[in-house]
Amino acid sequence: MDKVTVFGAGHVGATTAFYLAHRRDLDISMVDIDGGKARGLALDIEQSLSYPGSRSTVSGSADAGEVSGSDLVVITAGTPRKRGMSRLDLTSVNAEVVEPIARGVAESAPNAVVVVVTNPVDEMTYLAWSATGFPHRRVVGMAGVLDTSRFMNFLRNVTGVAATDMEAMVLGTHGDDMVPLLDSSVLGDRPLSTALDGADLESVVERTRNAGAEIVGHLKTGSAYFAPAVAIGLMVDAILGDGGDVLPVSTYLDGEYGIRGVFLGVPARLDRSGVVEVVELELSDREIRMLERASEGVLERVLSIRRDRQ
Ligand code: LAC
Repeated sequence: MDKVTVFGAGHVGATTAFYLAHRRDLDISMVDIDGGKARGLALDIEQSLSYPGSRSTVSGSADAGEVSGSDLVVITAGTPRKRGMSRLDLTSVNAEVVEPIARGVAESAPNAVVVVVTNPVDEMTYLAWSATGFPHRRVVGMAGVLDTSRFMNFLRNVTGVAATDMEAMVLGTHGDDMVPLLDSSVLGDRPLSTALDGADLESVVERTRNAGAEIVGHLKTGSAYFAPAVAIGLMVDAILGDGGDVLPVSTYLDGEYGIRGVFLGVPARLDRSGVVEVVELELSDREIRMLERASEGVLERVLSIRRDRQ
């Protein structure tokens, strides 16, 4: 059975462990600085598996060494947003959490693929990659699948078209520079930009961009976890299923889309080795321009994090 370690037994980590344990047969280890919480939630999750018949095992611990032998690692640990905070406000506090975890993964699970979820995700993916010393392909960030899921949901609310009849994607950063593809996405059999009127489309894009903050606004002290867990599950399926699925993920660009040296949300083919290739869609000029702008923002922030942490 494949082994997956989830760092963080908060809402995102625990919901992810629950979803994964039911979805595939896995040895799941949850690690949290609060070992009792990780252990308690692990017991609860494992006890939910008997009737559905999952053969997964779930354990919880405060010991980061539990990651040993993992095929895949999901990093959700860190502080979530509170009302009024942007994801970027979390940079320095979450860098302190993600870097040591990533170093430990490199030591104890040197062959694992790492999925980074902690925000701000594009920047944390870069930090995790640099702390592991892994090849780029083995460290990916989760954002595009979640943002696309939200985008399709809002499109469904406005048009009544089922998500299964859409081909939509959200690229760019998991933040203000999110790039919902309007020219290259298809609703039914029409490009999105002609299927909806301008004002409707604009409001769907705005709502997608603010979807995380909208939820934080209601919850007040935490952020979303059900849709993030399902998005992580899709990435885990793609990686461990080894089928070469293409998903929007934050991955290192080395000249693809004319961008180099940053982790940014683009479509990528995934298998057990991580990212096999970045898939270069034929984007419109305005989509390319938006991606470039997004990459400039991430690059600037990564350089400033690196300066701060030297
Ligand atoms: C959100 C957090 C997970 O978008 O970034 O809900």
